[in-house]
Amino acid sequence: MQRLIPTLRRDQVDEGLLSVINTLQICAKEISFRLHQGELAGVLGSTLDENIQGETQKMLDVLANQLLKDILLENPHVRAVASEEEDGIVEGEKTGEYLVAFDPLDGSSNIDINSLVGTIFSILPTPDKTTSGEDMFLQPGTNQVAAGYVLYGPSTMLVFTTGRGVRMFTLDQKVGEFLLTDTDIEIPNETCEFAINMSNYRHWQPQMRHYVDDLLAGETGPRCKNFNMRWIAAMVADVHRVLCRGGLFTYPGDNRKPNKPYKLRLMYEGNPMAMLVEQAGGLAHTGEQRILEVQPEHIHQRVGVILGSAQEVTTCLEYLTDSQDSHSTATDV
Ligand code: FBP
Repeated sequence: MQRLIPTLRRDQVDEGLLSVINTLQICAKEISFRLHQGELAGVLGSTLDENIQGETQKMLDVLANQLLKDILLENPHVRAVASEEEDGIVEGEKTGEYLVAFDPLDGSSNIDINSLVGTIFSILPTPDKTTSGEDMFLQPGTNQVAAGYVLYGPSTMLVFTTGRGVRMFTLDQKVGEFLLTDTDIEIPNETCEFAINMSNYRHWQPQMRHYVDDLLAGETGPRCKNFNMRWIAAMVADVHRVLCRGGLFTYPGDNRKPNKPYKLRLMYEGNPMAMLVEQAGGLAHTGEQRILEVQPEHIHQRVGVILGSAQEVTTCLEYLTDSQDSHSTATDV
């Protein structure tokens, strides 16, 4: 079975990037071990603190963030990191060629119920010396040199791309090595599966409600086929399913908080997942534009996310751009 680093060497990934990905796998093994210890390691439950997103931090959020931050910043190739759990960027070696943005523990509402969580990462090149501070990170997702996630589930998997297709590695707990278990991942063009938090239905724009109503109408409706729904409440797990068997995953904008219509973050959720999905032949859109072409304004910026099987994303966008949408439901606000 091929191990991670020799596989990357064959890709002629440069030594600096290889070293950064190696550092991420070391962190992943440690986080995986702590997660699997769960209550035995006393790492479940919440802290009394809130992160910059206004979310109560889980103990494992803080632990995973500290671990990633400390170990990444020891790596001379890392210029700075940006994390969901850090207000601002944290700078490292001035000569570091790479920037790493990460969500240390995605799906943290699943931690205390022993369900699926993950770590998501995006690696960007350090821009020229004239750019400093947070501005270094404000690059479109097309600039990513690598992106991926670690899924902590029944097995721990590392899934990533360096722009040469998507690969999946599984952690062999016996030898403590990530071994290649799937390569050249391709997302089927068509699908009968969608993932959305339906409980937000009344808050969506009419066009999104129309799209979902027609999915639910199945073969009795204009889509003439039945669709199944899934929602794991951890983007890393819902996107992993899309990479494995296709589907559409979306967290659209809604009117719950007019000044904050979106939930998911561009830099360490939207961009890395968009690079993976596109590398596997799918599409990833905000509803207005390709996610990877969004020019970031700040590191915790939020965006709408519609990604997955190309044909289904295209169909969803056709509904969203149908300004004549006369589809109305009783709950129209
Ligand atoms: P964090 O857990 O990193 O804050 O991520 C946000 C997230 O948990 C996504 O992983 C997931 O897709 C979504 O929020 C679930 O949202 P909801 O609670 O509305 O189902």
